[in-house]
Amino acid sequence: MEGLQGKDDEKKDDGFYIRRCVELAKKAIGCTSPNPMVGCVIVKDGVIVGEGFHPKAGQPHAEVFALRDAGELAENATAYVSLEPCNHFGRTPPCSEALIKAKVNRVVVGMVDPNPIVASRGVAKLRDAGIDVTVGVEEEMCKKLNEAWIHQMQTGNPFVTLRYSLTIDGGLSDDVGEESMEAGGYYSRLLQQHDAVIISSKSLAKHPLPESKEPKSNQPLYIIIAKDPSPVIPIPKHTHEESASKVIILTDQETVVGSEQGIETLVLDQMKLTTILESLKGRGLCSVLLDLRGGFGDFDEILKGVEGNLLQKLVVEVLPVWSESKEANTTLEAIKISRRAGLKNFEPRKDGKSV
Ligand code: AOF
Ligand code: ZN
Repeated sequence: MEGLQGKDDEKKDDGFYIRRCVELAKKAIGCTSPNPMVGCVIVKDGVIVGEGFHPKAGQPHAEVFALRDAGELAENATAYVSLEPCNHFGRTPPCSEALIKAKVNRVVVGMVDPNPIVASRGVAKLRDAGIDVTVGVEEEMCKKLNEAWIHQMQTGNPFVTLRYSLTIDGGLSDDVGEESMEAGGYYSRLLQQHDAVIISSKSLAKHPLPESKEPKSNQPLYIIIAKDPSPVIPIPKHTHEESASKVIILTDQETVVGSEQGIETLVLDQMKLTTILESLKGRGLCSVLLDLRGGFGDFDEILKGVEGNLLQKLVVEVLPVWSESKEANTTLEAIKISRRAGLKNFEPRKDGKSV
């Protein structure tokens, strides 16, 4: 095919361009759910002539932005995409057709789309049109980028991450590192990356959630566990109305009904994690953070019922302080929970920074 000579030489750089796609995709961290993060790069004669990423569900896909950016230079160019181009009419038209129309002659795909309405049909469509397609470049990195979305697509359940803080001597702590809590800090980013955060009303009373200047679309849904008959529930404050959080109060007592300010209350028979996740079905949640930030007692029942594959990941923040209590039982409890849940995905953090 015309323009394909010299492309063998280009193949040695496939990994580099897919890594660039992942970098671009990450510009929309916390903004794309229930859609995945996707990045796209158009390369012609060894030069990047177009770049794009998917900013938000309902808006055009990464390929559309990159093709727009490349304009006529897309003809006989190579398109790199971190996720297989779609082949369906969803909120937006198929990207496979846009790539064919733009006359690219090679497409490199990071990973196949696990969405059953796409599932390799995008790749097949491109190949049928005579385009040279390479699949599975930097596949692990592309899968990691959308681990929550992929899990939700494949199982129908959200990707649940358990988080807690430990002191240097191994005690369970209800604090979060100061830097970590600041805008752009590790804890703040963790909140931004999740569709929902399950937290105890007791921990909120002690440590209110960080104030946010982010628009509403970047805010997680706060699911507040209220087990007291009349708990004080401090709702996060925000600088302007637009960033007001979405809040659900989860309780096992009819008496706790705080439906002011449009806050939803769900009364459950039992506070097991399975029951909670079941009650949240249909809300398009891909990722849920189970945040053990104080109010540990409230989590006893939730975590007691945890079996095998209900938790996918564990994030532990190690604080540079000693524990106040001499009893390390709580730590053992945390380790037991993590073991029982079979958590392998362990990410230790020290005061908000990677170690
Ligand atoms: C791509 N490029 O940038 C994204 C893709 O409702 P829609 O039209 O936005 O379609 C959503 C589905 O499309 C989503 O579940 C996933 O399978 C795919 N996302 N595909 O080619 C993109 N975001
Ligand atoms: Zn698409």
